[in-house]
Amino acid sequence: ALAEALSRLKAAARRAAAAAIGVTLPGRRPPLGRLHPITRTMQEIYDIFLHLGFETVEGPEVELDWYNFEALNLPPDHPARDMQDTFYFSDQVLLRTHTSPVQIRTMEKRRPPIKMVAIGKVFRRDSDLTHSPLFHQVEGLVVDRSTHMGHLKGCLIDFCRAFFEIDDLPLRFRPSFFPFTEPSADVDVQCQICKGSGCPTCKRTGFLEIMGAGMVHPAVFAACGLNAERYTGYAFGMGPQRLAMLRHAIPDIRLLWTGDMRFLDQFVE
Ligand code: 2U9
Repeated sequence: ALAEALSRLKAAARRAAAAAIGVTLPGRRPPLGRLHPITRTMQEIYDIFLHLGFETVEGPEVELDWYNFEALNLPPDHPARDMQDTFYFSDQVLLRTHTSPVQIRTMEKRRPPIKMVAIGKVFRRDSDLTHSPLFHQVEGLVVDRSTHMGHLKGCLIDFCRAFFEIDDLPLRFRPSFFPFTEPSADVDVQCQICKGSGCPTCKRTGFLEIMGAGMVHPAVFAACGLNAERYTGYAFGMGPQRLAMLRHAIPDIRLLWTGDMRFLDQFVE
């Protein structure tokens, strides 16, 4: 009777223990972290440039006036400075407004040939529906002897077709102005929503602007101590947010900053 009672009690204890730890329940999955869509877009961008033979360079986010403005042909009284107001620590020390100072620092340190992309956070005194005071930039610079506009076009056409994964994607280069390049161009890709026939997204133009570019201004070479008679170069700049929005049809730039999981959960690899 004792043995029988003992085994009955043991079986009951086993059942109770099993119920307490729920051995038949599936385990609880810890939430998985993943890369933010902007981070992923930036990694895809520098992966393409890596294949095109570019190296990636980083630089300080707190910069000197010289590297952020003066050396880029933006003297203290230049009107283009108005569009790049920023956060100043003192007269000469500021949060960089673009990644171009990284290229200046690179040209100062070593001789061409240079083939680099600078990637990182930049800051401007800008805050409204379509502007955030912190945003990201990817900028490229190629300097060599007899580099010309044809190289610039070839490189950006290759990049855009690789990024949007469309082999014959049409591009358009429109004349533009930047203080640090001459000549300068705004670069458009065909609108993929209407395939170029015109729709509200592309304001009926058939094209969407995705970057700026141009041939490096001789004054910029002079500021870096490079002989502009000997060297020529091209440069370009783009915002990965804008590229991510076009690629994934994201309608509102603020979605990228809210940390809303209902939005972010859609970017599972
Ligand atoms: C050096 C010389 C020239 C970089 C360039 C642009 C044109 C441009 C914007 C696109 C969208 C910035 O993210 S954005 O707001 N950039 O349009 N950037 S040419 O030119 C350089 C850079 C460095 C030494």
